[in-house]
Amino acid sequence: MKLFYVPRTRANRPRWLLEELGVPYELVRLDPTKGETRTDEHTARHPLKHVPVLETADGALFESAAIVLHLADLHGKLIPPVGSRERGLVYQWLFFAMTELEPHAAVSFAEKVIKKTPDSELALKAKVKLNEGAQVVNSQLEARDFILPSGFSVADIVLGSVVWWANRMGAIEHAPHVQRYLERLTARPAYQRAVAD
Ligand SMILES: N[C@@H](CCC(=O)N[C@@H](CS)C(=O)NCC(=O)O)C(=O)O
Repeated sequence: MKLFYVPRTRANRPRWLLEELGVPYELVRLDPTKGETRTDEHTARHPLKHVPVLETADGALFESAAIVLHLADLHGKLIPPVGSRERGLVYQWLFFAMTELEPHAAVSFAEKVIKKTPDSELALKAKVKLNEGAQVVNSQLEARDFILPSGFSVADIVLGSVVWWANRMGAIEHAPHVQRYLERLTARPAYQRAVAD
């Protein structure tokens, strides 16, 4: 199994899960600054020339949240049974992270880091949206350490990564349970291994 990877990107999500699962995999590093995501070979794996891509004997799979769900299913770990209430909650939090939070984190990143306009109207609107979303997560975490009642799961990998990104953009305020959640997640040995290099 190969993971096509660029450090400090959404490709950290499947890498983190693979480290949590403790299964063997080959990390294939691509350097976008050298055009390595734009080759014909990589375009055949991902038509938008992005990472992550997971390649198995069955073919290539893209989209970080889809890869994470599929890997957890393949190994039967860190994901509740299909049809259970908790499985529904996994879908809920993955879609919440990817549709309600991540687009605003991406705007925040574009305005602050790329355009260097942290006080633009777009940046401020994104911050409002991210704070609204963070409060939803904060209230869930008042009574527990992870987003599912049963404990750490793939939902934390995707939700945690997106919330980490929003927090890194300085967009999350007055969310103490979220801050402690991020500390718990980033202290995990598997997370540390996934972001080490
Ligand atoms: N929705 C996709 C987004 C993938 C994406 O935008 N990947 C970026 C890195 S975070 C990328 O491949 N950038 C390299 C490039 O555009 O050359 C996912 O979650 O996998």
